[in-house]
Amino acid sequence: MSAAQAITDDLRRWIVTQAGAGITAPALVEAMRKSGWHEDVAIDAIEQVLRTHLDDVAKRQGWPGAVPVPEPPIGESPLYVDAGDRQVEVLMALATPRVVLFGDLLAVEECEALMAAARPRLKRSLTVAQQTGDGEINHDRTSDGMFFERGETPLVQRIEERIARLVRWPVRNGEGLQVLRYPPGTEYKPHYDYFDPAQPGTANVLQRGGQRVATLVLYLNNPAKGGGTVFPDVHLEVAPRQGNAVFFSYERPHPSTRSLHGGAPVVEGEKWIATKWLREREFK
Ligand code: PD2
Ligand code: ZN
Repeated sequence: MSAAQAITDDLRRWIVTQAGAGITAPALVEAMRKSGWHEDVAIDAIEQVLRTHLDDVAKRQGWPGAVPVPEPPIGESPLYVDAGDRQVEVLMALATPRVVLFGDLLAVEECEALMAAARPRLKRSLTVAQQTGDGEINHDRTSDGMFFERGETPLVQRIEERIARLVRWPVRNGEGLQVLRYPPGTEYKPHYDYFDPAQPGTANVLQRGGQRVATLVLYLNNPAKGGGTVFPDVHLEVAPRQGNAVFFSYERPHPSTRSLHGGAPVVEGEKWIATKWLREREFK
C-alpha cells in the first residue's frame, strides 16, 4: 500500500498534533513503526502531512504557496557531490534560508575562460522593472554584466550540465548564465531574486518559465577585499573565492524564506561572478 493511500484523516490529525506538541520526527517514526508501518513509508507520510499542513497555515496567513525547488543530494552530509564531470565539495549548508556553499565547482581555467569570453560583451547591469517587467538601470546594482545564451558555447553547456546534476534541476529550467564584474566601490544591495507577486510587471516575467526558485552564484576570481555575498536575515557572509559557488533556494516568493541577499561592496580589486537563476519550469 502506498503512503498516500494509507494516510487517513485520523493519522493526519495525530501527526500534526504530535508535531505541534514538540514530539520529534524520529519519535513519530518510531511510534508508527511500532504500529506496523514500514520506516521509509512512515517517514514519507510524516513529511507529506507536515508539508501540506505548513502550506495550509502559510496560505491562511496570506503567503503564496510553496513549490518544489532544486536541492543538491546532501542528505547524508557527503564531503563531495558527483556532478557528472566533477566532484564538487560541500563546504557548508544552512536550512533556513536554504544555502549550500560548494567548493571547486569550477576549475581556475574555466573561470578564466568565462571572464575572457564575457569581457568584450559587458554592459551596465539591468534589473527587472517592477511596473513593466522590462530591464532597467538600477542604482542598487552597480556592476557591469552580460548574459550567455543557454548552451551558447561548449564551456557554458558543460557548466550548465554540471549545475543541473549538482542541484538536480533540468538544464532547460535555467536562465542563461550571467557574468557580472564589480569594480572597487560597487555592490548589489540586498534584494530577493524571486519576482514580487504584488508587482504589475510580474505576470509578464512569469510567462517565461514561472518563478525563480533558486540561485547559484559562482565566483570567478579572488577580490582582495570585500565583495562577499551576504544574507542579512541570518548575518551570513560568504567569501567570494575563485571556483566556489553559493546556492540558495526559495520555495515561495516571500520574505519568510529569509532569502534576502546582496553583494557587499568591493573594497579592493575587482569581483567577477557568474549567476545561474533557476525557474520552476522550462525557461523559453
Ligand atoms: O554578487 C553577488 O554576490 C550577488 C549578490 C546578490 C549576486 C546576486 N545577488 C545575483 O546575481 O542575484
Ligand atoms: Zn540576487
